[in-house]
Formats: sequence, structure tokens, C-alpha cells
Amino acid sequence: MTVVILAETTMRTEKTACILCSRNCGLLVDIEDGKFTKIRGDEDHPLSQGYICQKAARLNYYQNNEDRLEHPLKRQTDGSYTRISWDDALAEIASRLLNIRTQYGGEAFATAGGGGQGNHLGGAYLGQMRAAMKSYYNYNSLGQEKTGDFWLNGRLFGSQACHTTEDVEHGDFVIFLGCNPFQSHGIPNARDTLKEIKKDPDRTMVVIDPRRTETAKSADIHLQLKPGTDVYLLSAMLSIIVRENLHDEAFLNEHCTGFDSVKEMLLNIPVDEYVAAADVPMEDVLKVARGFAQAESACVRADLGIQHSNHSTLNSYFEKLFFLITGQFGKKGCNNLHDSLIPILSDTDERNPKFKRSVHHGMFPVSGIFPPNILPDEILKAGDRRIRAMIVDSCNPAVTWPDATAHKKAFESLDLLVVVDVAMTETAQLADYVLPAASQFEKWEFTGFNMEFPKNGFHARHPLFPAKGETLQEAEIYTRLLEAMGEIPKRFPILSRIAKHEPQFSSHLGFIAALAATLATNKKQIRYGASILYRTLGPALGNDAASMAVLLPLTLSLAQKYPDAVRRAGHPGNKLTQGINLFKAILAARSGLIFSEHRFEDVWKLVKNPQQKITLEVPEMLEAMKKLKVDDLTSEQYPFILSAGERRSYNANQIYRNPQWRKVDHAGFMRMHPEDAERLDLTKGDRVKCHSETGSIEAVIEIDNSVRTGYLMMPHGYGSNYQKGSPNGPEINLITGLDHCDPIHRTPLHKSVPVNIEKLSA
Ligand SMILES: Nc1nc2c(c(=O)[nH]1)N[C@H]1C(S)=C(S)[C@@H](COP(=O)(O)OP(=O)(O)OC[C@H]3O[C@@H](n4cnc5c(=O)[nH]c(N)nc54)[C@H](O)[C@@H]3O)O[C@H]1N2
Ligand SMILES: Nc1nc2c(c(=O)[nH]1)N[C@H]1C(S)=C(S)[C@@H](COP(=O)(O)OP(=O)(O)OC[C@H]3O[C@@H](n4cnc5c(=O)[nH]c(N)nc54)[C@H](O)[C@@H]3O)O[C@H]1N2
Ligand code: SF4
Ligand SMILES: [Mo]
Repeated sequence: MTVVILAETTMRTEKTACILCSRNCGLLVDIEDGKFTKIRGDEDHPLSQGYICQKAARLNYYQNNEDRLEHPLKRQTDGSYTRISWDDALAEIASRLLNIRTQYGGEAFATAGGGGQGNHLGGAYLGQMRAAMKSYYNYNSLGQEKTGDFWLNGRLFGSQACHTTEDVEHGDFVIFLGCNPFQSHGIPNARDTLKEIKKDPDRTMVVIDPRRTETAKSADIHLQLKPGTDVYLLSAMLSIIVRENLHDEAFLNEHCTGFDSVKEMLLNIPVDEYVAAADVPMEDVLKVARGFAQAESACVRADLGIQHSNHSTLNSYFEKLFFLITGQFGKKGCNNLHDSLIPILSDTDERNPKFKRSVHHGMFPVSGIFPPNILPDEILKAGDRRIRAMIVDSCNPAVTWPDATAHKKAFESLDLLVVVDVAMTETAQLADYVLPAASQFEKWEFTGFNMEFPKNGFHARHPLFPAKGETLQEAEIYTRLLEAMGEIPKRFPILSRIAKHEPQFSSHLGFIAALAATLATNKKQIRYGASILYRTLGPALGNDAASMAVLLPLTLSLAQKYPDAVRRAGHPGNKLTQGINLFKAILAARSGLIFSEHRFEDVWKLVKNPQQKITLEVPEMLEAMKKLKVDDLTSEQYPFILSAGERRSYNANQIYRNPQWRKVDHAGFMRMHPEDAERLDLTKGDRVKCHSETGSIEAVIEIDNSVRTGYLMMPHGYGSNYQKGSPNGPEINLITGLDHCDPIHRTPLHKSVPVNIEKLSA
């Protein structure tokens, strides 16, 4: 007893990582009394090297807050929740799931989520629930932002699992297109990297953004275009490049196919008209087009500003043509593909009939992911073949997905909704069962968003605190659920014995052979590989690392694909042992490690098309281009364009629930240009009602000349009802619509929401 108290009250310093954005910067934290008492950057972290931003310092608000769940809960008929034991909860859920499977089959079940910014381990276990239910419905937040990008990568590179990255740290000419890395990060050590580019007179930074952002302030050229007009600006610049013969013939001949039809399309672009549509100076447009094409090395970093705005897929197509037709690809300082250890993306090309479509919309998955924009309809409108049961994990769709009202209504109509979360979220407040997960600092976890090239890294975080209350990690929750469903036995005595008693020197080789033999005779169990590894090899790993056993097949496969790159990164071994060595190194490295170090020419091995050629001709895009006209989303009824979801200093998706974490901007204000404010007779702090076709929300005005006239901006990441109180800040998705989305892959157009503004009396 004394030891426990001592351990709890004695200060210790540990290594971990921030979980608030895809970067997962390494942290050095002081811990005392179950709390973080000091948080700073970890200099030993091979990727972030000590870098952090202001948001990380507040992580105690995630770890300790009044919304943290500590016990499994069951909803009563009056809507209140009472405690239930794990055994009873899982037995009841298992039996209800089995009934639904028997009566209605796999399409009646869907999962949502499976990982946020820093927890992708749980998703491996959640995925098994779809296998058990024979369901193909994987809904995920990536399906409301990045699937357009993935779809295009499939067309260009031959697989939707190919993914492009950008070497902004070394590029001579860097374009930030529809992204604000100063606030949103997303690139290595964002603020330092921006400073480096700014202070080097030989390097050029271009920002393409309708707002004069914190990033734009450091730029050499800021193209402050009209929102939603990237498609015109980008295609005009590409047209200039081919008209002036600045494209890279040699690169195109050697590495690409289909350039002729792309060139023809580009030559037909009405450059003057399109540049005028974007409302930016021609002189700057010429500088950017020529500068990018002629630079020694150049790259484009793009994000939601083009993916969440009008013509989203065409925007991404032109973004990629930019670095492809100029040959700024596959070299230092350019755009590249990268390898990945955690297979977050798969290839589900919709032209292959083997990938099932959704019932109501006939919608296909991209990279294995269905878009949130169709989910309410697939629950409410698909008749007898509707979705009836869901598990939502590490995701808060009742707040974060488009048309929150439609999502809530759909969730309420389900026969069974199970939410697995660390906190009593708005989605959990609609669930039949709420299952409490141990926090990301109470279990082993990692991010799978490792997207670097030529060197790529990975950080396995060790648990820092004991799990609160009755919380369990996802590995345990889903393994128990599969056991309760009778899908896997509770024990695998032979495998467990081999794992436990295998001599150190044989390094899991005996276990791997035994596992392969077991699965060969029982192929049905392959789909439950994660839970089987967890129950068998897991306990033998010690250090509470059982859930990490699932990484072993992934390190083995990585080493088999790229033995030289893995060896260069410091992980030697033969065909059998190299992956095992990497696995062991990952478990031991407290600050993370580099797992692969490629040569730039290796980029071609990552292209999945035959002969490693890039297919520039994408018929759907050329068709869309033919139909393109200069459009205007505003109307008399909705005269403003709202960017519904800006990244700021004090938002971090929906991860922090206690609003006190914010030092400034408690209201989540709406940016409005002074001229618009004057016209509407508004001043700073006035309250307005913002109406869209879908709904209305209130907002507090901030007069701000960094935005264009006619353009309004509101943050994402607000609107939580902490402690079931009233929502703090705007619930932005009350005004975003399901049909306001890209026609191909249905990602929402959050940056281009037509709205009007009504002044509220003081
Ligand atoms: N502080 C903070 N950081 C975050 C997050 C967070 O919640 N808070 N969330 C993380 C996540 S999940 C993501 S996906 C990333 C997103 O990161 P970003 O995409 O960089 O962030 P946003 O602020 O949503 O949008 C970027 C820019 O797009 C611009 N924009 C709007 N409309 C247009 C347009 O029509 N054309 C162009 N060219 N630009 C336009 C906006 O003015 C804005 O500056 O951020 C991550 N980082
Ligand atoms: N209008 C508008 N809407 C947007 C955006 C926008 O720009 N505009 N941005 C969109 C984007 S890009 C994204 S990525 C999404 C993000 O939205 P979501 O995908 O919903 O993700 P988060 O807001 O990060 O919520 C993560 C959830 O995971 C829970 N959690 C944290 N740790 C754990 C854990 O260890 N285990 C479990 N089981 N749960 C855990 C948290 O409590 C939280 O409920 O929002 C989207 N919504
Ligand atoms: S929010 Fe992102 S950039 Fe900031 S410390 Fe955390 S991981 Fe790093
Ligand atoms: Mo995101």
C-alpha cells in the first residue's frame, strides 16, 4: 500500500507524445499525483526533436476531466444511464449483435471511427467487429476530408493506398495550398520550418488562401483568392506552364502516361477569365507558375482549404498535376510517395465489383472508407436493408460530422448503438451502451499517421498512468466481445505455451511458425489475428504490452518489402529476423525511432501501376473539366460564403471537452471583414444568427481584415456540452448539409457554405 501511495505522489519524468494532431510530437512530461505537472518537447524524438506548440501544454484537460468515463453504462428507458458490469454489458451487446446478424445480415451493422490523431492501435481490434458481423461498412472521419485525395491517388498511382507527401523542409519553392500550418501543423515542426524558409533568401514560400493567415504573413507571395476558386487558379497556372513549355518533357516521357490529353485540356483553359475568377493579380500568378516549374526543387502542401471547398476533387487533381507535369516529384525537396507501417489505407477501386456499395446511395468506399455524408440516409432511408446497429469508437459524429441534427436523429433510431470512448461525448449521450476506454496515456498507443519520405518514423507510447476506474483498453474490450459472441475461444493453450516458453534467442520464430500453422488449419480465424496475437504472444511480451503484439506481422511485412531501407535505418537481420528486430526495437524505444530510410529513386517502387508509371489521364477529371464554368455559390438568399471549420490556437478537434482549456477565444468567434460589418451595422462582440440551407447557429463577431469581403470564418472543434451543460461555442455542424458535398466521393464542402447573417439585438 505504501509503495502505491509513494508511486502516486512522487514526481517522475516520462516520455510520451502529444495526441492532438497528426504530428504526435514527442513529449517529456513530469507526472505527480495522477496529473501532468510539466510538459515540454522531447529533444530525443527523432521526428519532432523537441518541437511542440501551445496546445500540448494543456493535455491534463484530456487526461483528467469531469466527463471522463470510469464505468460501463447502460441506457434506461427514461434516457438515464446506470452502471452495468463489463460481463453483463458485453454479454448483452454480443447477444443483440448476433440477433441482428442472423436476422438482417452484415449490411445492418456499421462501425464509425476507430482512431483519432494519436490512437490507431484500437482500430485494429475494432476492425474485427466488422469481420464478425460480416459487414463492410467502415465509416471514418477520413471519409469527410481526405478520401478525394485517396481516390485520385488510386487513379494516378495505381492504388488508393499510395499517398503523397511533401518535402517542405528542403524545397526551394514551397506552395501552401489551402492549409495553414502555422496553426494546423501537419508538416514537420511547422513553425520552425516556416521560419527557415522565410529567412532563406534563396527559397520562396507561396500561400494560396482566401485569408491572410498566420502562415501567409511569412510568405513571399500570398495569392488571396476568392474562396472556392482554386480550380480556376490552379488550372490557369498549369495552362501557363504548358503554354510556356515549362513542363518537364523528360520526366513525363520516362515516368508518366497520358500527358497528351492532359496537355490538350490545359491548352484550352481560358487563362485570363480564370485568373479573374480567382481575383488575384496576373503578375503574381505568372511568378508562381514559372517559379515553381523552374525551381531546382519544389513541392505543394495541400489540406482542407482545397479538399473541403468547391470542386474538391478537381482541386486535388490540379494540385497533383502541378508537381507531376513539372517533374517536381521523387526528389529531395519535392513531392513524394512514402511507405507506411500501419495500413490505414487500402485499395477499394470502385471499378472492381468485389467492393460492395451502400444500400441507399449505391455509394462505394474509398480506401475502404465510406463517407459520413451518406450515413444518416443509410440508417433512415434504406428500408429493410438499413443499418440497425453501430459501434462508434474514438469519434464524436454527433458533433463533428455534417448535419449533426440528421446524424443525431439517425443514431436515435438505431436498434443498438454502442459507444467506446474515454469521455461522455454527445454521441455517447445517445448510446444504448457506453463502454469506457482507458485513456491514451493509460495504455500502449501510437499514431499511424507517419508520412515521411525518404526517412519514416514511428513512436510506440508506453502507459504513464494506471487505467482509471473500470476502464479497459480497446484490445481487451473487443477481444472479450468476440469471445462473448463465440467467434474466438477464450484460450489458445498451445500458442500461449509456445509464446511463453520460447527461448530468448529464438526471437518469436517458434511462435510465428506455430501461429502460421494454426491459422492455416483454421482460416476463419485469420480475421481475428489481432485478438489471437493479443491473447497469446501478448502476455509473453511483458510490460503490459500485450496489445502491441499485433504490430509483429506489420514489421515482418515492412522488412520483407523494404529490407534495404529498414537496414539503413539501423535494423539489420535476415528475411526472418529483420522484422522481429524492428518489432523489438519499437517496443524498446521510448522516444520513437526511424524505421526506414529510402533512397529517392525508391519512390518508383511505391508506384503500383504497371511499369511504375503515373497515369496522368483521369477520364472523370477531364470530363469534369469540360463541364467546368465559372460559378458563384452565393445568391440573394445566401450572400456570404462561410468557412465552417477553421484551425486556431485553441481548438483541437473535439478532444478537449472542458472549455477551460482555452486561454483565448472562448466564444469561437466569427471573422468578418470590416466593410461587411459596417454594411450590416455590426461591431466586435455583437451576436448574430448565421443561417444556411441546413440550419442556424449563433455567432459572436470579430472584425478582421485578414478575410476577404463576403467571406466569413468560424472554427471547428467547439460546441461540446461539457458536463451535459449547454454547448460551449458554435456547434458548427448544425449548419452544414449532407448533400453539400463532392459529387464523386461525397466529402463535405465545409469551406464553401453559403449563408446569410441576421443581427440579433444586444
Ligand atoms: N489547432 C488545430 N490544429 C489542427 C486541428 C485542430 O482542430 N486545431 N485539426 C487537425 C486536423 S483533423 C486537420 S484535418 C488539419 C487541417 O488543417 P488545415 O487544412 O491547414 O486547416 P483549416 O484551418 O481547416 O484550413 C486551412 C486553410 O484553408 C483556407 N481556405 C478556406 N477556403 C479556401 C479555399 O477556397 N481555397 C483555399 N486555397 N484555401 C481555403 C482557410 O482560410 C484556412 O487558412 O488540422 C489539424 N490540426
Ligand atoms: N464543419 C466542420 N466539421 C469538421 C471539420 C471541419 O473543418 N469543419 N473537420 C473535420 C475533421 S478534418 C476531422 S479529422 C474530424 C474530427 O472529428 P472526430 O473524428 O469525431 O474526432 P475527434 O474530434 O478528434 O474526437 C475523438 C474522440 O475520441 C475520443 N478519444 C480520445 N482518446 C481515446 C481513446 O484512447 N479511446 C477511445 N475509444 N476514444 C478516445 C475523444 O474523447 C473524442 O470523443 O472533425 C471533422 N468535422
Ligand atoms: S498539437 Fe500537433 S504540433 Fe502541437 S504539440 Fe501536439 S502534436 Fe505537436
Ligand atoms: Mo482531419
